[in-house]
Amino acid sequence: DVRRAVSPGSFDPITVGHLDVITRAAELFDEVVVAVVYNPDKNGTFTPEERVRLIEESVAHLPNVRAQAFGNRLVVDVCRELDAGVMIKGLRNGTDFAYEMPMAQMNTEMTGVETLFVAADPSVSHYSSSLVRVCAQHGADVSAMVPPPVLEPLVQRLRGD
Ligand code: COD
Repeated sequence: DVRRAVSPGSFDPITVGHLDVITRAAELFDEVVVAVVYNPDKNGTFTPEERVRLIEESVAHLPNVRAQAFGNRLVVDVCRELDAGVMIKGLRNGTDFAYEMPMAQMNTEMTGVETLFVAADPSVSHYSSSLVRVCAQHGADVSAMVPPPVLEPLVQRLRGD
């Protein structure tokens, strides 16, 4: 049996914090599918297809990881479609915990799909897509915060291309 996990998020765009969680998931599971889930509460900088391409370029060195866009869906439905029994999430702080805990409980109650939490690496736990976008927009150097393939497209996009 293939042990497959889903790593869901908005990934607008992928940061080195996301990449750390994905890399650690890839060591724990046979296959990891990074699922770009559309979040209606967040304005998009990159289209879901662009986010998938930036993720794929960032995980090119991880042979058991792929990325796919799923639109506005429940993550548990994505897990069932992919025949994955586990979703993996990064926990940065108490805010993440308060947001994630009831979702994890409802998801297990509804479907039996388990949520596995990975404790964020303290060297990257302060990075979020939204803060990286703000810094890049104002011309700050964000090269330490995003995987190399993301840097140029991010700067271009926020300049208004
Ligand atoms: N270090 C470690 N982990 C990180 C870091 C970092 N620096 N940055 C982000 N992460 C983690 C987040 O904690 C999260 O686990 C994941 O990476 C994705 O982060 P984002 O910001 O790209 O994604 P979100 O939070 O906008 O998206 C979360 C989901 C879309 C997965 C969530 O909202 C969701 O499940 N939505 C779908 C609807 C659904 O299924 N609802 C549940 C009903 S019970």
